[in-house]
Amino acid sequence: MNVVRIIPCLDVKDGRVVKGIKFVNLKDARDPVEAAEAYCREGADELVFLDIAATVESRKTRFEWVKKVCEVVTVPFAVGGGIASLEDMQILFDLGVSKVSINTAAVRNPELIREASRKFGKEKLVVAIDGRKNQPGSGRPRLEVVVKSGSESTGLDIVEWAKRVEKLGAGEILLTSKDADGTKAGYDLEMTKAVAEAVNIPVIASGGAGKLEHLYEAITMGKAAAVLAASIFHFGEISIPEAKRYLKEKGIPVKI
Ligand code: 0VR
Repeated sequence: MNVVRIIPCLDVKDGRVVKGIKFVNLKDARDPVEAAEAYCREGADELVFLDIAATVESRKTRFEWVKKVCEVVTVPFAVGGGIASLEDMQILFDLGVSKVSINTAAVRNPELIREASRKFGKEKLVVAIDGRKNQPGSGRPRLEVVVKSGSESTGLDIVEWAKRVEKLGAGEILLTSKDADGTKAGYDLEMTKAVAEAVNIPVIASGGAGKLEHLYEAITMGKAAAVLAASIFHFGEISIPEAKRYLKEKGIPVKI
């Protein structure tokens, strides 16, 4: 098993780190630059920033705070939210971002995955897939891709979309369960395992982390290559060193 990465996720709106439940009821959490510095100091393996309100005006804000964060981060730093063109990606790479994450734009224009992978290299391209679970008999895929901050159904089966995304050249998949997001009830292990077993690129589990065991389950049962969390880290319930110590004691390779 490769070294498992612990990745704090900073969901940013109007220049502040926020945290909600199932993508809504967003509450203020902390300053992005202060948070980035703290997480790097604590040993985060990577950082993900998600600009969850990527409207035109915030696009300028985003570039300002992305630049500020790039000046302090000491680990690979991925930015997502509203990225919809090779030009957007180029601007972010020029600011010092390590990877870009595309979600809605990839569903709208799958060729963007191929073009970006060819232009920048697959190791710089994350495709984020937000998913929800539908009840049997709903006429929708059990595991369905949702876009636009989870507000829009696509009718796409998550596993089929993940396989297509891999073929198109994605370097890794950031798989977030909208139903689990912010609940601290655990990752969606069925969703994570289904995707991880269908592709050969790393899958980052995201959404639902609430206790140390959840991290372990996502890796062992969910077959995730990395675990992303927001709530448990932002509000200090679990620290990154604590998470790493726990996983190491359970036999999971982590970078201490
Ligand atoms: P926790 O469950 O708190 O660890 O959250 C992990 C993950 O779900 C969030 O960092 C983030 O990916 C949720 N995503 C989105 C969003 C949050 C608000 C609005 C939109 C989105 O589109 O992904």
